[in-house]
Amino acid sequence: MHLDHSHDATGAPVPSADARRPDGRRRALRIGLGGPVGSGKTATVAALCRALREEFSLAVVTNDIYTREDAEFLLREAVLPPERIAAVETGACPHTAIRDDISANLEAVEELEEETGPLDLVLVESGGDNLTATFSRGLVDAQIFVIDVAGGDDIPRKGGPGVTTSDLLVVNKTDLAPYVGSDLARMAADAKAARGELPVVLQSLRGEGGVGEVAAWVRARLAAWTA
Ligand SMILES: Nc1nc2c(ncn2[C@@H]2O[C@H](COP(=O)(O)OP(=O)(O)O)[C@@H](O)[C@H]2O)c(=O)[nH]1
Ligand SMILES: [Mg+2]
Repeated sequence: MHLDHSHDATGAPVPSADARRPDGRRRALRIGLGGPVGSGKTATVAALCRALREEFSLAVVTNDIYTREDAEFLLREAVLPPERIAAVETGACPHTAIRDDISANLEAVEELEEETGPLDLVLVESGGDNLTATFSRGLVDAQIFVIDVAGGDDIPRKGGPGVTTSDLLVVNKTDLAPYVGSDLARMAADAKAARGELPVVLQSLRGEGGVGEVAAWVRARLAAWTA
């Protein structure tokens, strides 16, 4: 297991030591979004950009295996100005680019900071992967793991580092639960059992609350980062 985030007593991630840029300014908080293909990572990134872009200076890095599909979606949706969206093509296994050889992602983050900065927040979306993919702490300061109710309501019970130790677990697409026969109460209970004090949000981007709870969590991380 490569996840080595540490948490304080409230379950909040403790920022890594290299929080300053070489020029002494505080660099942007970096939050990774991982999880299986189709769970709603890009949709969550888009919704977060819409929710937070008036308050903070934001940028996004997407990771796709062979294309720039996710970045193009965010560009089409105009969630941020184009110069604030960068795409990394990972080639082989998407988890390698966020965990083992993070150089292309680090370069993308640093380039965004140099060209559009100062930035408060950079969101890094991983290419869709299985339940074992996690981000290196050298790349992100906190990570959100996104699963969805249509992927099976036994996923929180199956565990894996994303489910058990990510800083925030999002169970997305709760609007689909009745159609796929997923038991939301059971998913919430299993997630709690697997994660102890670490937070879990059940959300539907099609529903009323939308990305609100996740945006509030990001705001709290940003407040801690700049404190
Ligand atoms: N019904 C429903 N569909 C969603 C929700 N969130 C995302 N989707 C859809 O699920 C599909 C996959 O989402 P995407 O963000 O591309 O997944 P990713 O592969 O994890 O980035 C898209 O068609 C989204 O519109 C949700 O909360 N409810
Ligand atoms: Mg995506």
